[in-house]
Amino acid sequence: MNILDILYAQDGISSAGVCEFETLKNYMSENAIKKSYQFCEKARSVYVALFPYFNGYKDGNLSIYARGKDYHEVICDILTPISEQINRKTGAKSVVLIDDSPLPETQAARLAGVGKIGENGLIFDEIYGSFVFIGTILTEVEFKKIPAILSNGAHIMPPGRDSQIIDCMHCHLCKKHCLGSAIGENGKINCENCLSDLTQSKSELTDKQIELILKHNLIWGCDTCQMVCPQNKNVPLTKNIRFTENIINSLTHEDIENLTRKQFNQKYQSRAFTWRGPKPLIRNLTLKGQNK
Ligand code: B12
Repeated sequence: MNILDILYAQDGISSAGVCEFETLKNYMSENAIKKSYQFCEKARSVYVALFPYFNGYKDGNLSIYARGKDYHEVICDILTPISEQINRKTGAKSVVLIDDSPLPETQAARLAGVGKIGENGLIFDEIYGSFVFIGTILTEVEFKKIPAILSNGAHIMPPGRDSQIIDCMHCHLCKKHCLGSAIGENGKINCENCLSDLTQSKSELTDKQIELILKHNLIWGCDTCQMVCPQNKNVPLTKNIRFTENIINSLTHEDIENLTRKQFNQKYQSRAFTWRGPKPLIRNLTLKGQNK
């Protein structure tokens, strides 16, 4: 069974590859390694797939990644049957892990050869730029180094373990335009100044952080370091209708203010902005005076 061919054939996946868990461990804390072994006792390989989500530059106050259906659900629906197929056919245990995962997913994607990491710390797909989510299958299947299959059809051998981490045009536009100057060396993000983190955070904000939030128009997430990147110019829209249909570009006070947490969850189920509840969204709307 060639798992990469199966992954690549799925609607919604642009690129697929596999990296060795042993190598990925070099980028993980002891705790993250321990958690991974709890998911998959004899973890050996990590299958990595990229999922394009760009749905256009439309006005709105939600980050592009959160406008369509919740990516956790979308990716899980695609990867779970494949993970089950691996379990059935090989007898080796496999688990689907997305985002809320002990695996450092951008490093896994880089080591699997499916994309390159830019200075903003994000993985870039050959065609869809950085507007791709990463989904993984952690498995006990023995690791064999094989070429990744990229969105442009190329079969590329993954980089060696000592290859450079950041591999982009180094124009520094992402760093220059980041309002919080949150992008450091090797794509490391300083969350205290990152607008993506601040808008999604429930914790109390300092005056400086409030000032930062007022500098951009989003109430959930941040797209600046992706928008200004020349590698993201003219990226095509995703073909995945779950990221293009029924999209919500903006939320207003009226949409959410009188909802209990339960009502909010029901009204906006399967959305990536729902998990923290309405409070951070209401706080951000209020701060920005986007009251009505
Ligand atoms: C926490 C988190 C955030 C935090 C912190 C981001 C960060 N980069 O640290 C916040 C809320 C800010 C955030 C924001 C965003 N996120 Co986020 N996030 C994550 C999450 C859950 C964990 C990332 C993480 O572990 N960070 C903390 C530490 C461990 O990472 P680090 O400091 O960069 O450390 C690495 C480097 O230092 C590197 N390294 C570099 N040099 C060296 C040298 C040595 C010797 C070693 C050992 C390691 C090393 O290795 C470390 C491990 O990767 C991942 C999913 C996952 N499980 O990976 C998604 C993920 C990275 N996010 C994602 C997205 C889409 C976003 C946003 C675009 C959302 C938005 N529009 O607002 C922004 C982008 C901001 C940005 N430029 O990163 C996607 C990225 C997809 C892609 N194309 O790359 C991911 C992969 C989720 C997914 N499944 O698709 N995110």
